[in-house]
Amino acid sequence: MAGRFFLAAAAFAAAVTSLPAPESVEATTFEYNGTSDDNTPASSALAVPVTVPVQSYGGARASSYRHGSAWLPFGASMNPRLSQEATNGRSPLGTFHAPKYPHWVSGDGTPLPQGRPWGPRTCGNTDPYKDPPHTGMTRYYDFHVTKQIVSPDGVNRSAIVINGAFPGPTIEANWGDWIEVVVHNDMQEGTSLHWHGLLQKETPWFDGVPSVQQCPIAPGSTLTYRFRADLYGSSWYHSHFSAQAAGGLFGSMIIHGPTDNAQYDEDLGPVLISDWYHSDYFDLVEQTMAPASAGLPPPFSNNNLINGKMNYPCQANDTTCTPNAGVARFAFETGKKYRLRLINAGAEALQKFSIDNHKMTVIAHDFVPVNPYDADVITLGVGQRADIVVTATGKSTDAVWMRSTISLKCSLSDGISPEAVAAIYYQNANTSAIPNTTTAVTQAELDFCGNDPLTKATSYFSITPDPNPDVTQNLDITFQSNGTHNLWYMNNSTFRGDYNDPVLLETNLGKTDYEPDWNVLNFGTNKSVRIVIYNHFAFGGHPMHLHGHNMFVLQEGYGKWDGSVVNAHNPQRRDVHFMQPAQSPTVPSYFVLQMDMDNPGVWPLHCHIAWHVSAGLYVNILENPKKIQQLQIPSTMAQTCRDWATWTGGNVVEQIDSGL
Ligand SMILES: [Cu+2]
Repeated sequence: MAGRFFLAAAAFAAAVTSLPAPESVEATTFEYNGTSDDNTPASSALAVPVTVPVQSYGGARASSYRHGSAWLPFGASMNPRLSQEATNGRSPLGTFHAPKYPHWVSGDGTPLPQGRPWGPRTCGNTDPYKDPPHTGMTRYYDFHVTKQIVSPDGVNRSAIVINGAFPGPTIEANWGDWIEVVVHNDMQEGTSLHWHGLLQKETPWFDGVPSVQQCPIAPGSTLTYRFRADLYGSSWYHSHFSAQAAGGLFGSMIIHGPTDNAQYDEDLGPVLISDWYHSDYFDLVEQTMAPASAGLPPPFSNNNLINGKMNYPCQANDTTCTPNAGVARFAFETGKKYRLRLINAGAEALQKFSIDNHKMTVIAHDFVPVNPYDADVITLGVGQRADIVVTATGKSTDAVWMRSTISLKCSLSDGISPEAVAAIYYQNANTSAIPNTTTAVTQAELDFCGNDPLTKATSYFSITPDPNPDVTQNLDITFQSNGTHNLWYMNNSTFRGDYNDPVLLETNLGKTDYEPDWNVLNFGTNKSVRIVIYNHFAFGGHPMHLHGHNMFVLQEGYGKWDGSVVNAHNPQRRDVHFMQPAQSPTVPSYFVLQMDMDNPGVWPLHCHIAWHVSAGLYVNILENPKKIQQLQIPSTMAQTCRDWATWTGGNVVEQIDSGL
């Protein structure tokens, strides 16, 4: 929907009604009392799309740069103008020195059962939700979170970094290890880190969402997270405090596990893909949360990065912008098979990833190994991952482009530089030469606002969900006015959290007086829950993320779900599904998820677009509150709240959004 945004329709009736607060937690059945069968939004008033000018590819200075690649000035080589320190601080990602990864972390001196840390478990023989290994090992990390000037694309800006690195350090562990991360908040605002995709079955208080499982970590304070690497594959961690992740506060997470569904020679590690903004995240949240009367568009991304790097077509005489800052570079050897861990770590954009002249084989979606399938382009919504294997079929002197393109049809880019590139050099290539390959990705592929068809990938370990779940709940996503602001609603309630009063800690104390705008859906002791989500918004999709679970994705489509299920005996599982835009204001899109309620806790179900969750597109799934009352929550969680209360006693917290 590039070029469009929504003016505050003063015509929006204040037709927004509140969700009834959930009742007691003594339930054996579903207690949530919101809209159930009706999939029409509360307000029939529709936003009016307004066209705003989007700049042309390359912007005003496009003619000064080589087109269609990396914004290299004419005559320049691929040798970067800026040092890695200047672009990315202490991160080695995107350089030839970036680490490659072994099949597991070794060297602990401990004997490995059957030669592997996870013993005889394979992708094919082990239900990861029931039988994760216990290795007895802990991987320790110490994170200092600060702000620092970096120039990932040559444009100087203050970003949020960890230990001086953007992107933050890569966490590495074996399946079944514990991961312990000491997080020091060295900023002048709260923070918290979420470990995307992990189940947190043993430690539901360490999921890292402020107002939900914890209070924010106060400035000057420290919180030590300790949790099991309970799934394996590729993921990332990121701040869940407002839109700090859009300011750079994220890094990748590699959890080694069995690979019997795929063969490869080398693991090149994370390929983080992120839309990028030249403004501070707080300014972008202010723009998002401005009153409708201000008539501001939502934020448009300014660039697109691979492993935190890209060039930018700088304006003449702009001393804060350096052309040819340097793009990410990878090394291939003819004939070898490489594993790449693609991660959409952005704020808003739907990404379309490809490698010129190379086929890709997808081996995992999120933390779920799949039966391998070939792809020319890979679609990733925010938060989604795809592990791929690429065979180096080129000649020894080849240099090719890797690309990730922001879909302009489905995302908000200012149009200047929506395509990130990285260079892949074969073993005898000249590494200062500019690749001259072209892409085979079609405009139709770029314009499609959805994931691969559900028929395409099946999970390698087959699980059949309960065909008759205890509860089926409808959720309607609408974009409406509350009278002054345009906000996102789920079943007519927009979310806003209370940093001082996390839902999990309240529930643990037996309190159930949740505020209506905490959007708590209490599913009691139900064993399996099906949720049908309808998106009534015709101008954009939503990467919907569920915490604490992999969800079964049963079906997607337009209109009203007819009850059909794709691959009913083994439907797709993952932790983010990109739901498509509505077909029209009167024909919603839908997707159907199902979850096994095997993890007592409070689990966010939300859109992963930073601006959407800031504006309330979020619900809390309350799972087995009785068991939550029995949890022995470590005292550090209460201490974190006391530290936050002390800090906020003397400082004003500018919570201008939902908090998340
Ligand atoms: Cu969204």
